Amino acid sequence: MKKSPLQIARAAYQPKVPASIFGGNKLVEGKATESVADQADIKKLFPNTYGLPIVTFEKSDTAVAAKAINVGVILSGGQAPGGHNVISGIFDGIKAINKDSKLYGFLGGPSGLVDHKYIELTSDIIDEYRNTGGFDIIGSGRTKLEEESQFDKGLEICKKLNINAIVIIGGDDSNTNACVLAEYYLAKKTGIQVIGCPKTIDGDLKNEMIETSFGFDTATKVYSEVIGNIERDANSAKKYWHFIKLMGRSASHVTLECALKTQPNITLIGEEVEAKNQTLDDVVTYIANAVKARADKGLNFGTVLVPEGLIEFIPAIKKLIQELNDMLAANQAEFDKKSVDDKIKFIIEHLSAENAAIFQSLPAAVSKQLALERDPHGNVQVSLIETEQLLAEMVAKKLAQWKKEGKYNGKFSTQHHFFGYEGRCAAPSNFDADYCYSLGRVAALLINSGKTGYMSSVRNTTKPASEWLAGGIPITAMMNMEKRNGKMKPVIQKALVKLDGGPFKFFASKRDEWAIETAYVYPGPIQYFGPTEVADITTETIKLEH
Ligand code: FBP
Repeated sequence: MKKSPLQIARAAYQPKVPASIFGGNKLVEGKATESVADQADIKKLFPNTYGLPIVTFEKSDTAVAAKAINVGVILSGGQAPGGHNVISGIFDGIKAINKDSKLYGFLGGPSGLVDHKYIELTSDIIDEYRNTGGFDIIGSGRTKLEEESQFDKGLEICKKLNINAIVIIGGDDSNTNACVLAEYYLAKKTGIQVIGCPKTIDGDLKNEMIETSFGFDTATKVYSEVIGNIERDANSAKKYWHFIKLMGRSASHVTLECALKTQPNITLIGEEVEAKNQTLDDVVTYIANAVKARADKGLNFGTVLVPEGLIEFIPAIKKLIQELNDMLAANQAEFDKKSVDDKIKFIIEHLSAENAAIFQSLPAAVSKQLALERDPHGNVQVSLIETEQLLAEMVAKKLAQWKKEGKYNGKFSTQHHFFGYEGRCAAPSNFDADYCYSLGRVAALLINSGKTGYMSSVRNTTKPASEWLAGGIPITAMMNMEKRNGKMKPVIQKALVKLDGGPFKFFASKRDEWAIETAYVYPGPIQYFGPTEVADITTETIKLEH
């Protein structure tokens, strides 16, 4: 396959890692943990993996020779830059433990384990993928691992290949499944360990011990580069308002990070919309007011950032989605057989009068999406809802009304953009290349230490990589009970934007100025080579959180 000059140069990049994971190291156990909420329920559901201690690897002089280990790795869910480096980190890690260790990759996501589709990942294959973006080394998928029959099928192939441990690289739902699998294999005394790894560009898999999910750094750098370019175009032509929707599922971390990097005129944060109990009309009025204020200064252009999950945070729509989810879960079989039109009719007939009215008041494209599309984990597929277009149209309508009333006299022409897929497979930034490779090496150490039900963790990430702290966090410690498909389930608690956290507070202190002035910042493309203060910087979010 032909390679670009950057790919060739990048293949030789040596990721930076915590000093404690090379050579000899010892595992230090901390205190027993509790789950973040619903302790009694989680403990009952995870009798073998509940309450485990946080563990840390410290440098030690004695390197212990160990037995060969065979590991199976799975990429789960949406792509995120750095996945290939996690895999190369696991590979180098288990080979460093014993050169006869083997790494198998299950193909196409969790279904590869169940359907016994796999390849052995040899050094020739791994070397082709070091420091590259994408998940194409083994592919990914969204199959949910939750049935015992799936776990038993997985066990068969693990026994056949003599696999000692499985590493699941995924987001909150996939790591929840990793923990369920770890518990099952432990209860059945199979001897197979399961380790999770925090992946998602959405940035919503984080907590006190997991500072960030990998991919967030690179993806937000890619989006911010393009947002900066659009801002410069807007400021040059001075004729368009650009409405830019950004991926991130429910959480607005991606949008907030891009706002901190590029200082657009308007940024909507879903979590704030919910906290302020705003309606769609409140959001539209907020944008229209800023458009008017700029028009009054002769500035008929601007940029608006919209998180893709915004719709889900509008309290009235959130309530509607909750009722819809429960109602659909209870009537799934009957519902699935209906035509699209009959499905919509069925929904209207079965919802409470209040929610049926809200459902019918939504633009057809939005109500259809809410009604029809769910991913295998039961999430609304917010990336398919064209919120940026919807908002631009609603603002235009409001401004037209204000014009009639003599309150506004500007021009309002819009362009729409959606950035998500553009950033998920970018070549990982230095931060993600280093972080991911380290997560992979740490996963190998956790396996070698006999751990299961843990997530690989690398902390202290605002410091140089050599000072990063390596260890493992029990996955049960991150869990609480939530309603999924109509039933209460144990799940990893999603990290939403904290309105009292450093990143949001900083943004809130600046946004009024950014709304009216043209205070754009143009971050430019990711730098893979060059001075460390340019090439190794990580996110504003991490900086402001720590
Ligand atoms: P993960 O949570 O699996 O990492 O997904 C990230 C994401 O990119 C979301 O931001 C987005 O809503 C979703 O995937 C899109 O899913 P798909 O790739 O199936 O279209």
